[in-house]
Amino acid sequence: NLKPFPRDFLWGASTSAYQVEGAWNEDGKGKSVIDMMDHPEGTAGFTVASDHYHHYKEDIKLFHELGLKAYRFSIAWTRILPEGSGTINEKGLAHYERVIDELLHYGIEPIVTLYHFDLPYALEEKGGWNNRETIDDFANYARILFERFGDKVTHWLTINEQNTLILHPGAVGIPKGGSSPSKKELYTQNHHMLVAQGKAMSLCHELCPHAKIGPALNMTSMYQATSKPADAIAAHNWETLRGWSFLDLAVHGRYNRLLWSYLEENGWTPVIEEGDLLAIQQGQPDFIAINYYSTATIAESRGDSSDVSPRAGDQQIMLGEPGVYRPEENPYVNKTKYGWVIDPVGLRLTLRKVYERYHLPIIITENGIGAPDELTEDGAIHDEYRIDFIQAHLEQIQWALSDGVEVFGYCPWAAMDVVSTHQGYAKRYGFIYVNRGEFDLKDMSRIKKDSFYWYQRVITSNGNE
Ligand code: BGP
Repeated sequence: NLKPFPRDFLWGASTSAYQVEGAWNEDGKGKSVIDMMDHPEGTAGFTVASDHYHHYKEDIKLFHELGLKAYRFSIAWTRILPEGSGTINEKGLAHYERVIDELLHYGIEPIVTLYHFDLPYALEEKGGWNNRETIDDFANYARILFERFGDKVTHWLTINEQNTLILHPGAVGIPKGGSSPSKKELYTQNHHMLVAQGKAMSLCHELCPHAKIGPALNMTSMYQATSKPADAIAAHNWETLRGWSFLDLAVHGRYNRLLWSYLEENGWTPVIEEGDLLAIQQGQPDFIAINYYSTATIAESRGDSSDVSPRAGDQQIMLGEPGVYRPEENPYVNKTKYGWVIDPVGLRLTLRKVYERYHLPIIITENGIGAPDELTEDGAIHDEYRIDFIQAHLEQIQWALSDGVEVFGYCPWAAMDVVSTHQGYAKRYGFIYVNRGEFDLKDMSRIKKDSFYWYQRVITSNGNE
């Protein structure tokens, strides 16, 4: 029997600062690595985005009309500390204070990500996450936010998709002229981020005793391509290296054996200084946030470059690693227009696995379908594919709840249209349409999509729509 959603289930929706705010150089904001990135040709950049920075009141009013109980967004580090450390920009803090107050005014719970891909460029110039000093810079930044907003924000997320940052560094954040970091550097960055995250979680508990904090990784399940034992091992290895090893560190503060031997065999082990593991262990998450989009199907590596191919429709993310795994097609699932596998059952499976491994409450902080939504002549957006996608995933969340998994919230991507990481405005995710083109800003008006009215009914009926 399907269990109903808990009464206090956090029905939400998500965005991130650089993808929605615009105002990239206003009110004292410093430059982030994103501001310094090269954009794929023909796609909108992030300078104006959805101009949420200026439209936040109107947008939050719409979120209220949608019925959101929670809004997950990120704070731009560079608005608070333009140079990443040092002088605080009061205008930046004041902006987020207004946003948080506006949300609270409507009874919408703010779920705040400390850092969503937009590392301050000033820190990047000093080595970014390769530089150990970034650990304390992050902790200092987190402290500023906890001290200022600690009595208003009850759910914090540390680092968005640390595994994407490490496994696909080209996906976000390599500034113009920069080169792709080596694996050795990436696993050093990973280690530093974990120590930084541990310190931020401890600080949160010390400074905001009523708040909860957790990591937000991109989690999924790997299917083996055939019943060949070598495919099963490859799928298990890749699921561990891609997901579990990050969460095992965040939750238990230890490098799992598979990750450590993988690093040792390749000569990629990071330098672990005294106190690092303690800092990671002391920062205990209160819950786990997961971003879930699709599953992958994995076969044994052929040991050469034929293992590597770009994720469908997205040249920035290469999948496959010689000696580790090779991606295969899954004939049993459909795909989005952008080639992403649609697999709601995979969400149930992933929720079960995460819960069984850590026994911590789970919130889904991203899940959604990117599509080139069309504004019709009568001013509507008929995005029935989005309704179908989310409905199917909600049903699987209900199955996971019935399996006994503690899921306490769902924040699909995205509350409103945002700039996609690589496909600009051609690929939209929101419940609210933002009337702008790739380069033609039009009137930036907000238009409710069909999925808006549908999600509104879902929330009012607590998932019984
Ligand atoms: C996640 C990121 C988001 C968002 C989403 C959709 O990995 O956390 O920032 O962009 O993916 O991806 P895309 O915009 O590439 O379609």
